[in-house]
Amino acid sequence: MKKIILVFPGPYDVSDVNIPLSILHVAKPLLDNGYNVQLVDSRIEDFRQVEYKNALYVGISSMSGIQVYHGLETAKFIRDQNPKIKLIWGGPHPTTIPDDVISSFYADIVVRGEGEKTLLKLTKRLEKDEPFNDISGLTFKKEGKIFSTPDSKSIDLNGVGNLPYHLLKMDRYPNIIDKFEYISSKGCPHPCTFCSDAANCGREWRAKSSETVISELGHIISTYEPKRITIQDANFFVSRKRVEEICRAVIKKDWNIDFYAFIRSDYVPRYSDEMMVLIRKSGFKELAFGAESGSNRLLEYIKKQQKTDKIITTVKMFKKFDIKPVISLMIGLPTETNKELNQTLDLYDQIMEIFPEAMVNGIFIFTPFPGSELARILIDEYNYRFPGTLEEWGQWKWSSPKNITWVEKEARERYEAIYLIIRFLFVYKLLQSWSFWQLKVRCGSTAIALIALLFNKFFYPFAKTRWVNRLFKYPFEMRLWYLAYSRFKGVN
Ligand code: B12
Ligand code: SF4
Repeated sequence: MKKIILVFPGPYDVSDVNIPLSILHVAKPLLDNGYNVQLVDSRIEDFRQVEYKNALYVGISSMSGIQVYHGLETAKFIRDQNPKIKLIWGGPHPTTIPDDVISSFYADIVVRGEGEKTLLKLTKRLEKDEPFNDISGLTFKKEGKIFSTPDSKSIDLNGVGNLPYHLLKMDRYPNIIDKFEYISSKGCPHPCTFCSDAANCGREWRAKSSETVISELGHIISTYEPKRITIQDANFFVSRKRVEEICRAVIKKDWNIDFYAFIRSDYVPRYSDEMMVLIRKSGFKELAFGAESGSNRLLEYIKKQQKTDKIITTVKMFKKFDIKPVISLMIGLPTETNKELNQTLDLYDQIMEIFPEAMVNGIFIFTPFPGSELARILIDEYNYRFPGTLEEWGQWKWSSPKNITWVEKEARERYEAIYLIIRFLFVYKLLQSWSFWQLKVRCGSTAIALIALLFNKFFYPFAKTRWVNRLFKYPFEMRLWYLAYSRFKGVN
């Protein structure tokens, strides 16, 4: 039987690597149906050393940006070796702009949406060399033309089952003890216009039952003994009932591990004290949410359905119940005025004043995402253009001042400086909050951990002075810091 190879592209040998959930999910039904599946995580192994010769196809998972770049690298390498091997692309990037991806010489089929069922059906056809144009969720080329079948139906998340972690080289993930990843739901019912989640997963929120979640977490905990699990759902807290059930069950199990998930700030003020105690007691020492902006007008403009006073209430409640918030903010939105930009910077200071231990992981530069409502507005009203080819998408950067083309060129440097300073202050604070053991686990060695500490200490006075005095001109040293940081993290 021919081998199926699924690749999670990325820069080789980076230190901070998470488990590639996408290819694990796609691999599961293939494995259950007796296929020979090999997973390649290019961040921890050299994809050039893999034997592709007998592959039925190679599947490439991709988000927009640097992953497209590395996915293309892989695709080119395989095509050069054997042009007959089919290259199948899947993931958020091909799902949102399938036509751009399939137009590339390095893509034969695009699987849109969830890959589990679609890829299994496709595999059965490819194995017998049969046509596949009646399978939903596909975009492909035939005689120079692009064809797309209707969207596939959502899968039943309760039927996913324990993932085949053993297909990964688990011992090569330096930080899984501290950073295991899990998905308990998909989609989000909120209408935020900047977010690409709906284009990828739909507005319908689908979730595993609390029983399934507890059973799957139990499997992970007994097999890999993580100290902390990140629940990577877009919005874990949509169903209060399910959250309560999960928290109660976790407390009963007495697993004594930390959990981390995403919440919305407007949910928190509606929770009772008992609910907050329950959440904290079950291990959510930290929760993340997007505050987005310090301007109520902009919050309304992006349909975030939250107001700044609620953000402040949430921060206060988190302080009261000893839950550390991890907050993200955003600048550079279309129509943003100088006053509104400053309101966002002031919100940062206000948060820190209320809860000095709070983490603002970034004042990010707004990045239009394909498939989002705001991106459509930008294209129609601001003449905004996305990259056209896979090669161009590979160069596209998230939170880059180059994306906000509607902002005056001179002002973009200011946005960049704000982003870099806050990103630095976040990383600095994170390093201070970790034990040396945690740092070592994430860095891979004592030497790298020490270098990371010293390196960040050196830049602290620069960042602090700039922020306090709002000095945003010529952020050369911050660019230097970010260059080193992004190399280390493998992000762009
Ligand atoms: C975990 C995560 C990460 C992880 C790793 C991702 C992973 N796949 O393991 C890390 C930290 C590396 C990461 C980084 C980034 N991320 Co991220 N991330 C997520 C997050 C929170 C969960 C993704 C996940 O694991 N989902 C669960 C799996 C099962 O779903 P999935 O990945 O979509 O895969 C399914 C389908 O897409 C498809 N599929 C996927 N791959 C393949 C391959 C084949 C061959 C087939 C057939 C099908 C298929 O089938 C899968 C199973 O159903 C999502 C938000 C969310 N909650 O969805 C954002 C999200 C995917 N990230 C996003 C972005 C933008 C980024 C960043 C660019 C920005 C940043 N925050 O720094 C970076 C850099 C990424 C890069 N370009 O390298 C966007 C993607 C938008 C886009 N157009 O690409 C999302 C959707 C967040 C958002 N709403 O904006 N991310
Ligand atoms: S930004 Fe968050 S709350 Fe808004 S739609 Fe996206 S996932 Fe949902």
